Amino acid sequence: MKSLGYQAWLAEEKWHDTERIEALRPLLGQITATINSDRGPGRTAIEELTTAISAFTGIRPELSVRTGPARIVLGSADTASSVADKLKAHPLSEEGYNICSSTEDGHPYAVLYGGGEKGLLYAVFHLLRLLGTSAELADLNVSQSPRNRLRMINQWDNMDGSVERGYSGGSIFYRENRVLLESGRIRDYARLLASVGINAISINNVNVHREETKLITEALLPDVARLADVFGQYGIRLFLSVNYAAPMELGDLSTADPLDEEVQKWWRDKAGEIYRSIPDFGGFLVKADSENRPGPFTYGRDHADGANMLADALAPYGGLVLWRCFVYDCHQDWRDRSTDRARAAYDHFRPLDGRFRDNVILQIKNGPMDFQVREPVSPLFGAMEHTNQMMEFQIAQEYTGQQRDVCFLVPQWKQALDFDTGLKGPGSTVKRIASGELHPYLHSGVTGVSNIGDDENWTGHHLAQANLFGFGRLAWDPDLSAEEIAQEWSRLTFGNEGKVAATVREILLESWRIYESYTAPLGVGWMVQPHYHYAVDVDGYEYSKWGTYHFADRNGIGVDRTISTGTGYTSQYASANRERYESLASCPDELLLFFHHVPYTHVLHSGKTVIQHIYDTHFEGVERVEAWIRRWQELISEVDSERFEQIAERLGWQLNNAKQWRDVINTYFYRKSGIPDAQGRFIY
Ligand code: GCW
Repeated sequence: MKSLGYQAWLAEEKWHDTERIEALRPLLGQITATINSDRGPGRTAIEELTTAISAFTGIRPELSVRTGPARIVLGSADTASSVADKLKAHPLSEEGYNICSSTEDGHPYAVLYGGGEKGLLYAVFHLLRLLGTSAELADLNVSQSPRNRLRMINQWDNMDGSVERGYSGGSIFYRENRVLLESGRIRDYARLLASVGINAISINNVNVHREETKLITEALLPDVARLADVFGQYGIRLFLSVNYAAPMELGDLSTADPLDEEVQKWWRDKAGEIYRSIPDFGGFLVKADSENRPGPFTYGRDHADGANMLADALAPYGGLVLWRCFVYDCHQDWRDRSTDRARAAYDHFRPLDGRFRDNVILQIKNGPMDFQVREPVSPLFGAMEHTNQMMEFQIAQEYTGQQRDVCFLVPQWKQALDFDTGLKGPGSTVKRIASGELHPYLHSGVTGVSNIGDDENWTGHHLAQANLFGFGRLAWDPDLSAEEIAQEWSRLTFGNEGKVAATVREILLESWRIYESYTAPLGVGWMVQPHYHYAVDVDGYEYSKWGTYHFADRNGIGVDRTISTGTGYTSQYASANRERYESLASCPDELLLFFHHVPYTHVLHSGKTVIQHIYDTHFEGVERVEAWIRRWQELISEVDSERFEQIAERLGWQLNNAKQWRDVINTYFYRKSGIPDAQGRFIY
């Protein structure tokens, strides 16, 4: 039996409630399915359903499978099939589904219709969520289709078995430069991802080093093809990150210039070779000219030249190029106040609008800097009407507690998705841009940097599983609330009885604000230990080359990004947001120091001074973690010991971390400003 941590939200435990089992027996005991192929998501759908029914109830459903459009009927075959024929499904996209249930002549039935076999698989996982949360199954009338076309995961896994920014052990994909095919773990991961609607994955780090460069060679393509097949059974298309200099590193070319004919031919041949091995290969994810990775700049070409060359090679096969916009000067002189890293993506890419091929998608990080606990939304998002785009989130908690501290990121992502860019008038929200609703993008969606590794429970901290789950649910439907997602995950993971799920849900929903409260204040970011990015180090990045400064001195703190006196970054937003951020009077408190440099005595909308806000939030952050620890201890007899102990241990780590942040930040700003805490609390 797999551990509870491993099972994650797809718990396989038998229900205690025998009455419920008996009540559902007529429905769950009989399954009639029609699918079109022997292998693939339709077949997987049937297996997932029958396995889960047996695990939950001990019932082994009587199963009959025939050829036909993607459909599963539960319940008495006679009643159900006559009813199913009468029921007309709403028109469905390939990934969409309907679920209807009712009773006829006292016989309960449920019908799952998929627009295609992927839709049927999603319908099954929907039904399993209902079963797992003890939801009512009578009279269902569900109609779902995903809002985002691409719902993707990016692995930052290296072939030596390490994971860049991985906080839950090593890679489940690779070890010692080999692909790990023998373990069932990759399949179990595909299952977790499909269960929340993920339909694409890139399986190696965007920093493509020597060994990973070889993933597109004859030697490794057969392994990649087998991985593609594992994911394909769950409706997930496989992508690879590629090295822009591959023609030089793998071939014998002396250049990787995108306008060079030999280079173009090299990539065309390579694409042909890849698609012969993997006919449904998704395409390439590319980090070029970013943090010392090679790219078109070396040859005096721009990013459209660079991306289009790869796009042309993949186009005959329907492949996509996901081109990252995380391009900035990582060799900045900290004395140089005119360069602003936040401006970089927009400055580089916006002028190229309209020049990218139809099968290129720009992949834009949610904020203009780099996955900080608080950032404004990237002004590039939606600002290129004629260029496909998708938003990149980081599920891995690099700057948000590294899966030692609890930080449920769904509220943060929701804030980004709900952000009104104003680019096409009010209501031009990020989620409508990502879904392709606002601009007629051919391709668009959201992607997330994975937070899993080979730790038994996938994510290190058990509660960090909620971020992976939440990312998928939100990618499917950005209108779900953080509360709904937290509730669903908590109940699927910790059961429906008792107060565990409720406590977990509350902790999750409070956690982002709490993490923010004891770390870098008011949107300024970056006060972390360089490279490592967990513990506090206020000046760790202050005199470095990375373009990440807070400019604190004895008088004040913050980065002036205004048009009138600063770097002009605010000009990248459409008017309403530009004005809101530009003016000190209207800039939201939580982003104040991102946009403005102010004295410590500046009074926030909250009525507090900046310095008092810093002191208060840092004291409060620690107190709130202490309160969590007390609440968690109350659950000792209600949670299995494995998960209880691990979470208790990590809450203890979190408390130490919060105290260290509190004391370093408060002391630093007390010494800089000389202004004491109005409440006279102890500051070192
Ligand atoms: O956040 C930074 C990380 C790097 C990462 C980079 C990126 C993969 O610290 O580790 O490299 O972003 O997104 O490319």
